[in-house]
Amino acid sequence: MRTGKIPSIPSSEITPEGVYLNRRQFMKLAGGAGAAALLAACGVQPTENVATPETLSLADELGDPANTFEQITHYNNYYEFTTDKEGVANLAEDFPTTPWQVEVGGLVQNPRTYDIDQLRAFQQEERIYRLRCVEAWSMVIPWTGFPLAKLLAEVEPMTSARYVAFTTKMDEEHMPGLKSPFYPWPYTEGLRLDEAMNDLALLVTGLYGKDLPPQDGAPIRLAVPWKYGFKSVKSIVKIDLVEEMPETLWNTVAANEYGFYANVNPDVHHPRWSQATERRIGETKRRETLLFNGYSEQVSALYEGMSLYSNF
Ligand SMILES: Nc1nc2c(c(=O)[nH]1)N[C@H]1C(S)=C(S)[C@@H](COP(=O)(O)O)O[C@H]1N2
Ligand SMILES: [Mo]
Repeated sequence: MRTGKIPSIPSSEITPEGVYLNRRQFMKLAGGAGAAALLAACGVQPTENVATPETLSLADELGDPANTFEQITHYNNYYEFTTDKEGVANLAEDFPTTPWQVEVGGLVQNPRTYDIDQLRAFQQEERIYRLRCVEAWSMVIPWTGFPLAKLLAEVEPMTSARYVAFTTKMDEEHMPGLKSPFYPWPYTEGLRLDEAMNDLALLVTGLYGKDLPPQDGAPIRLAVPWKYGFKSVKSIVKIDLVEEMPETLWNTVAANEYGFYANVNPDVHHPRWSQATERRIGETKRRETLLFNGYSEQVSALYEGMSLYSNF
């Protein structure tokens, strides 16, 4: 398996969306059929995600092309709006993301409330991450953001802090899904402090070099690529350093199905379906799911000596 360093691509190399679509449409007209035939001859299934010249610079470190902006922004899980993945974009369109503040506190030396602009002032990086949903679909997404570790370093966790708890926005006026009585709102999540300090844990402010669209968690969300997607919380308003493992929405709903760790693992199955394979959005043939979603080299040390079966 190829792991190694996550390549970071400067914004300037990310094709702006307008150009991207135009070139894509152009390619379809100019060389689409020829390219498809060529790929078929090489034994490659021509799907939406096949690397074409205009997407070539946007691939993950395993060589798989990024999903399109359209796919990433029109197939979403965001239960505060709706459980209909294709309906989130429309319902979230007018979600107000300014003003926005994130309160960082709990067991820290320097509790602080950040305005969203102060968070955008952290040095931003491009990171192309796989996102593997617990429902067994996945995407490759070019995020913009900064390591959560940099924010935590500023507030200085106390030695008693062992976990990080995330609380997200509850805007009843704009989030119709909050009316659902089946979920213990607000959407909450958590990480162990050493997981949160891992360089892969990213606070995300953008997508494809642009501001994050509301359906993907604007103005700020988390991306924890080695864990199932539900750990990557959207619309964060509060980050607390705590001593005990925090309660989380999905674990509260069904503890036997959604563990606190939720590390991607092809050998630990959901009680109602296998996690051995996944469907990459845009592809027809299923892929093998990788341990820690392909990020073992960066994160396996976090779980040394721990059973991944009982701590699922
Ligand atoms: N606040 C909030 N964050 C959330 C969710 C949600 O319903 N509410 N869904 C999670 C799930 S299940 C997944 S798979 C990812 C999906 O992120 P995406 O829609 O940007 O692909 O967001 C996660 N973050
Ligand atoms: Mo998910």
